[in-house]
Amino acid sequence: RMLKRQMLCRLDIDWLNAAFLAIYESLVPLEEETAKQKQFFMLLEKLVSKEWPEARLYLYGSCANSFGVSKSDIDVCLAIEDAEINKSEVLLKLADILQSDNFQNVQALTRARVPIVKLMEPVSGISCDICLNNVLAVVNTKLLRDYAQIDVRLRQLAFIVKHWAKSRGVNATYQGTLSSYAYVLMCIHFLQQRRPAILPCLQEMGTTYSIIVDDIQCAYFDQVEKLHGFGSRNKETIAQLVWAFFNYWAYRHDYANAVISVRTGSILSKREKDWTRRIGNDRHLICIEDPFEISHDLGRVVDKFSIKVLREEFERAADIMQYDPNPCVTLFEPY
Ligand code: 3AT
Ligand code: MG
Repeated sequence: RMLKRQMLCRLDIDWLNAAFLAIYESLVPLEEETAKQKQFFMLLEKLVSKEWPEARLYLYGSCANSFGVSKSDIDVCLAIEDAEINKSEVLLKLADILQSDNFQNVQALTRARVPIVKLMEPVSGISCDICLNNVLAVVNTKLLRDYAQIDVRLRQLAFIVKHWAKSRGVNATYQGTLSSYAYVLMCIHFLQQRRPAILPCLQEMGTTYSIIVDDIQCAYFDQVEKLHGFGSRNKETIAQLVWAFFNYWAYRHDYANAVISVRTGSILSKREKDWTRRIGNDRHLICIEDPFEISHDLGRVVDKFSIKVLREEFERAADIMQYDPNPCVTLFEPY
């Protein structure tokens, strides 16, 4: 109890909160940058519609979900409804078109797990990945963006957490750590669980938006402008939330049994998800349910080595928030 009192004292200190807000502000992209991305996207749209008049182009990922820090890559999805298309052929064709339009470093990665075309725009230096028919990602992008509009503390917390994860080298799925998408879901779930709650559970509310993608029904309440002020009974500051977030993942989460679920706004058990055994490469050492593809555990990339790294990083962060005289610096020290 004494520790808790100590912690509350230090987190009451305005300077710590101000310092976290300053970091957040420094990560938010400038309007100029966003405008350039839009321009770039419109150019792509023009090129694509010449070749595929029926196709649609969507922005997704951090340039569209409001969790993008300055200088992020942009993720684009080309949606072609025709069921007959050959994915590789389309991507190769697309790479061809872009190449002849003077884009640099155009590469078609047709054999990747998610096949994409990668490119760089020479003037602005914008890098971009274009995938094909990944409409579910476009829909989960909208869900994240809608959550971000309800309470600004989500965006602040997620920026800090993503910045921490990148600085500490725990934001790389190919190394067995978590994707940015997973971290944002962890933040949403965490704010759903605060008392009083800072975020509602949109998928448990009356449906105002519904779409079927790849046989999955995606439905939730998306009139988020009606939810402004939802979390205002909770007065926690960003410094307190950062402390509590890391404390939760360091010392309170039940790694053996619990699954966090944004879809239900609650904790589910591994048993009810049947995520108790290792199947193939899926080990379920940290369980984060995808809000739409509910059989999909975003923690499945984590293995018995990287879970240790991840948990040690959560503990390090929690301890820094508790004891370090200058957490805003130490937290983000390169590993
Ligand atoms: P960065 O700022 O680029 O780190 P991001 O939000 O763009 O963050 P990613 O580039 O990792 O994140 O992923 C781009 C989008 O793809 C985010 C999400 O809409 C979708 N996505 C990523 N991983 C998954 C996944 N495992 N399941 C479903 N959708 C995913
Ligand atoms: Mg991205």
